[in-house]
Amino acid sequence: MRTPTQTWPDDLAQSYRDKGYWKDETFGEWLERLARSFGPRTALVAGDTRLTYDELLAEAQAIAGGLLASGLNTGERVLVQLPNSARFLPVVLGVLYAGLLPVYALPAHREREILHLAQGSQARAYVVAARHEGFDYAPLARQALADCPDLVTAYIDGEAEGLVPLSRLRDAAPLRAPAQVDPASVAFLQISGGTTGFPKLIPRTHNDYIYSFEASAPICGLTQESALLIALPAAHNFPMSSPGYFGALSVGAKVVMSLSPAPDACFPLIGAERITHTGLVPPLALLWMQAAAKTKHDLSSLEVLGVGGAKFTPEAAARVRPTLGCKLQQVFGMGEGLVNYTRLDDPEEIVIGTQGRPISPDDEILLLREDGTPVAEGEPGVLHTRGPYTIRAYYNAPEANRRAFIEGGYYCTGDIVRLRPGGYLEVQGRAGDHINRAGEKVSAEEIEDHLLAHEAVFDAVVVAVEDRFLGERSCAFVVLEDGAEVKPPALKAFIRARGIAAFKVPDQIVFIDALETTAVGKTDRRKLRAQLKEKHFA
Ligand code: OOB
Repeated sequence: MRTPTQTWPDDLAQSYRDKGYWKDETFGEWLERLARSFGPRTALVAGDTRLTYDELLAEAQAIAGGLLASGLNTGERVLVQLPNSARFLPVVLGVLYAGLLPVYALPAHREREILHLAQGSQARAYVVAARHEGFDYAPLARQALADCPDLVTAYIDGEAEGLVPLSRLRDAAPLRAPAQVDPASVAFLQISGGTTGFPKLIPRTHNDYIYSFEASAPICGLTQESALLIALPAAHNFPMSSPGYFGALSVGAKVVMSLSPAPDACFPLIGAERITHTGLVPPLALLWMQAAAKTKHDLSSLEVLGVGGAKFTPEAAARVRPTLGCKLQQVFGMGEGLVNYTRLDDPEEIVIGTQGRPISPDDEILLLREDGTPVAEGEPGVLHTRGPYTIRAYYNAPEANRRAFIEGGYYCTGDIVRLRPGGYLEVQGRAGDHINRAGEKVSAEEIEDHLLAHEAVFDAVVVAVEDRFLGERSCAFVVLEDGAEVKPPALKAFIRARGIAAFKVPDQIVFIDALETTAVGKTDRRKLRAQLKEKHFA
């Protein structure tokens, strides 16, 4: 079944095949090929679990067999919400092997996001952890089952009333051959950072995604001898494919999962597993650099630190080698596709001062002024892109598609970028209205809507404010109803109780008397955000 989505024009698709980017191989076939090539080598280390490539395939086959025996049909969606545990990769690979589509949720997601993801993807099954970072997922899973008519089963990595233990999937016979699906069809759905009220779903195909991480592996210097530490939440595109665990597995390297990105969890793993590569968002890179000065753990195996998800300042970038003793690789990517890397042999000035250049010679870059005309050489503009692994449309979102894609199928990233000689991109800012909070994208509009739901709130405007540690933090300007009273902690607690990921709760709340609506029309939220930010934080 081909999941409905707009796709690449036939002539381009053909040229991507002719050039060897698209290999017409499915994830299931890819996994079999890995087991054939690297069978007895270590594929995965997570906690006490160590799996070879052969064992990883067997695990995936067991899970795939169980899922299909439960009545799921090829092409149906499975919501996966797991931390970086030993289960994550076997489950995701099992879902893919069965020809089902994983829908990736973050462990931080709560009722709102989970219901939105499950309903938006019409997920039939949900695989969830029992506990992570003190949160009990069982009530969340029971609620999803109650509220989502398409959802028939929730599997829990443990035991809880009303939910099926994940281990039960092993009762069925393993699936011995990967499901036959079209390699040009959608393989999985990922959540977008998004600037609109609710995150959109990003459909990635087998062909485009496998190309993106297989082409990334050599750019990042991964070989069979490498060991990649996954410190960021595994459901994010960055740790998944830039080069990510998929890129590492594609060359026979070892993937090591950490449940936490904190230095005290990761540094011992680096020493014990002789980690050569890892990827971090800028705030974590800062934290690691600070902690490295005092650590007793041996970090000498580290060769490459990838940093991306948000802008890494040149000052911080320059400190990577002196503090961590490894090369820096800047990574500027997006779940929608395009990924740029500085190259490992680039001069220092490029590595520190740019966000890299695209993976593919066929990634097309178009920088436009606000009026839609192309910029002059060297002038900054809004980055638009298309290519062999950049989506042509969001999943079932005609209205969002009209805004996010322009003629010729270019995706409007919303990033303001300057193009340097050699095709290197320098990210200078952003046109869209979201907060890039330590790499997590938070939609201003989504949070404004939650604030407006409080009875004491007359109006609210959420803006991104520069933050020394987070890169950006969220600040909510709130106008209260006449005579109403509420304190910031109570308002934050109200937002949290609405069932959203904790990283979306405003970091700061500023009460103001009125929104200045004289200069701009009341409905122009974007101008209002800019005006308030200018007045309070310039
Ligand atoms: C990654 O993916 P998303 O989808 O969470 O966010 C994409 C957005 C970009 O449009 C840009 O605004 C920002 O995140 N971003 C950066 C950046 N890397 C991402 N801004 C400045 N400098 C960078 N290095 O964040 C993502 C996906 C794959 C690889 C790496 C990051």
